[in-house]
Amino acid sequence: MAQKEKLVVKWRWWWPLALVLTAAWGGAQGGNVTYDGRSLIINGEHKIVFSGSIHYPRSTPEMWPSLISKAKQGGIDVIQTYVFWNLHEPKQGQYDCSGRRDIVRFIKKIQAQGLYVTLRIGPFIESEWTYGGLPVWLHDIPGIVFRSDNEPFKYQMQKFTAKIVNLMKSHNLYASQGGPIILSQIENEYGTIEPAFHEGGPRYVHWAAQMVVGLHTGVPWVMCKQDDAPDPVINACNGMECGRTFKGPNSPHKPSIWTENWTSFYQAFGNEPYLRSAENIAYNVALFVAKKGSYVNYYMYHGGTNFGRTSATFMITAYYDEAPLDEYGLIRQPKWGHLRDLHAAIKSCSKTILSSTQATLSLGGQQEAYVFRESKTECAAFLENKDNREVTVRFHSIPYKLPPKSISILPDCRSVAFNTAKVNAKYSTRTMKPVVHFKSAEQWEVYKEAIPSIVHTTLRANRLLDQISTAKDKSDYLWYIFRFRHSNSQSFLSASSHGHILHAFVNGVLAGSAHGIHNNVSFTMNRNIKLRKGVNHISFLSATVGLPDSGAHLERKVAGLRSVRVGDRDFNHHTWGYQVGLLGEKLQIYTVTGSSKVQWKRLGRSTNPLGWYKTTFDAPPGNNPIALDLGSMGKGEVWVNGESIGRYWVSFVTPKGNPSQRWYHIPRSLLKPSGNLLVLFEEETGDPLRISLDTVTLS
Ligand SMILES: *[C@@H]1O[C@H](CO)[C@@H](O)[C@H](O)[C@H]1NC(C)=O
Ligand SMILES: CC(=O)N[C@H]1CO[C@H](CO)[C@@H](O)[C@@H]1O
Repeated sequence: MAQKEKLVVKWRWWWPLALVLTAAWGGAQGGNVTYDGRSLIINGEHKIVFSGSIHYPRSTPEMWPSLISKAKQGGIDVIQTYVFWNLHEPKQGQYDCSGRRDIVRFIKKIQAQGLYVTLRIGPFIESEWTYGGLPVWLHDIPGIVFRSDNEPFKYQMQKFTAKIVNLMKSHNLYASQGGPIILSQIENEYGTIEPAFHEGGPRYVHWAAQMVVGLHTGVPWVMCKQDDAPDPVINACNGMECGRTFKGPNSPHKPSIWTENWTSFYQAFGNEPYLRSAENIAYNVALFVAKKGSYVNYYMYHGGTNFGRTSATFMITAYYDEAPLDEYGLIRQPKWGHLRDLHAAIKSCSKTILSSTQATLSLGGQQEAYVFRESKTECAAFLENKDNREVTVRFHSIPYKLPPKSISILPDCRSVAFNTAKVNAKYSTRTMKPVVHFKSAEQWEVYKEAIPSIVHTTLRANRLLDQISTAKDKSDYLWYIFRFRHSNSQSFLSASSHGHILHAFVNGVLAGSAHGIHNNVSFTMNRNIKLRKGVNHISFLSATVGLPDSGAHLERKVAGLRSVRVGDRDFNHHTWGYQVGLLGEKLQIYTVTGSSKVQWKRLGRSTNPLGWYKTTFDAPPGNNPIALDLGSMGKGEVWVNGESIGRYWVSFVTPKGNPSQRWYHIPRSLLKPSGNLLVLFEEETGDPLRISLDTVTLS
């Protein structure tokens, strides 16, 4: 039982002290968690809490303690994480909590540093995670309709939710047991799809609320973006501007909770990064607290890496790299420091804020004061300037200069402790420095993935199969193959796809490639092609780039070929042969043992599509994070010592002409001092000689 004594300090005019004391503040754990209309009540005390999302599988266990410690130094009280169902139950009934999946270890690391945890079980989580976190095997359960008042779905959802709750209980991780978990979430932004289920939607919401309350965790539950969350479940806001947009709790007995304050935004391949300034985030958080918000979560505080094939459709491998802690876990300034200063300013007067009544008074056309006054001496104020120009306002007869679009925090209603537009934190620059090169052709070996012919396929159908239900996420790749007789040498190929990428090979030669985009994954490829007189073989390699993660009826989403024509002949109901995955994947040639199962060749001058490339390297000395610069490559996947570090797609450039992502994180913990195996599968063409291994440093 980690019950520590409460720290009660009257620090009205001593807000800089808060910087020193916040660390101690975060130390209280365990005890009862309840809530009222003002805030969560932890151990009998009302609290304003700052929370940061860090997802355990998007980093490594070796990185966790340092991420948590940097969050704590940044004034974060709570680490919020989703629970990733499809990682924990990859096969029905077979659970996995090893390595990056070790959620209990992650929560215990948070507890060890005296922070709290919010556990968002979902179990649908979206989160730019493949299939929104749902296991693909759910798809094959007869009659299933995801996230609805449907018995097969509810049975599986309840089973998994109970499994996680019981796992937490068995390690005493709920605050009611002395552990760090103060809040849990069920479902996720269901309000956005609920209308698709008509009257069945509210029935499902009520069932979910009742089901989790019946699990008796001893801590409250929230539903985010769910205006009608049934009592006692708290409805919470997600978004960028909850200070403006949130309609508020659906009962006067519930606190105002912001479960996702987006610190940036996810990035898809082909899109530019989304930059959100430290000033803008601070402004919105200050406004939310000024309007009596008492729980703010930064989504993400650390985004990390979508390792392997875990990202959702078209998502890049780096996740929220623009967060206060970047993909590598390095402090991103001035964002991290500016938010730390904001947290300290608010905490220096949180007692006053929580114990007083709030009044709003106008200080001008576009200026407001939010004043929390308990007595003559206890007073805190937030002065907001919505205008685009600087103005001077008078508050309690004293003039205050307010920068454009900013909020000043006056913990004692007198002196300005913080202004959201004045950044005192230092700026920093991240530098990628190449330290290992692979410039010599002798360093590389290549293996060309074979284009399968229909005679070698065992799966046949007289129609075009859906890729998601055929490949079952065993691979990104599905070959669609057919043959036909033709009498002249030219023709026209038209292939439509539900998504996401298509490479067409005519008699073993690449005839064309095409792909969709994040906002519209379907596309059509039209090409003039050369044919032979007699039998022709056409093989399509269709690739998904992560499964979809959003929208109603995920179970109905499809991918892969939709229709094929050659000249004026329609081949949709021809005899098609199928091969799920690549031979190199099946033999696991990216592992040390698997790589000996095929004949690798020396790297020639020209590169062909569908090449596997292999080399070894020594770990760069030091402890700086490292990343692979794949700027010279096209699209594919990378493995280091047999572990996939993710998909890359450098050839799909942004509107400004840059790859959405050029550097790919290799966690240090994957490496041995020497002889590390690096394998790439390249779908297109690329120049492996210009790949480098870079260290990542701040200056
Ligand atoms: C998506 O692309 C397809 C094929 O290019 C096109 O037919 C369709 O209208 C597009 N859909 C939307 C919503 O833009
Ligand atoms: C409430 C809040 O601050 N929301 C912010 C979330 O992040 C977006 C940018 O991603 C901002 O525009 C919002 O203001």
